[in-house]
Amino acid sequence: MHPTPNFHISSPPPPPFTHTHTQGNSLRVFLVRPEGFLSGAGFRATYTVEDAACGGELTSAQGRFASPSYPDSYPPSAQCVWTLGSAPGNRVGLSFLAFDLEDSQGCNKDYVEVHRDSAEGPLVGHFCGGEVPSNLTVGNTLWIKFNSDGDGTGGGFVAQYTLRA
Ligand SMILES: [Ca+2]
Repeated sequence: MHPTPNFHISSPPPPPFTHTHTQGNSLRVFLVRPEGFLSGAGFRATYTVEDAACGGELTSAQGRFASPSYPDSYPPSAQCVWTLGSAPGNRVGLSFLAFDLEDSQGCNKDYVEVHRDSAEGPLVGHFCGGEVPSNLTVGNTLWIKFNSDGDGTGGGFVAQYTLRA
């Protein structure tokens, strides 16, 4: 899906590059020496992993999460799931501070979907467009999915949550 850079015998070394995965964070490096080529001194490379922080289980008393790449536009074909967990009897409060997703009929392209408890739990909201959804205080677990389809993006969203007794 993403083009992988290919470096040929070079001196000076190839420039740094960033490889984006929509899932996982592994990168494989192959050293290929075609037959007939002399071997060289080898290479040394360093890498860092940037956590795109797309989705996760959020259990701290309060926090924020946002669409991938925020404050830049979110990428196409992204899918993130967050669960906001709380102890039984507690309540999850959720408020959107900014919201700008590609609008579509029935919000079937880019959307934020909120369920109680889990993916199979009751639907709390299904949002798209530019209107900031109203604050929610529901249950003790919220399941939230962000989805973007293959084209057209938007500014994204930031949400703030509290888990309270
Ligand atoms: Ca889209």
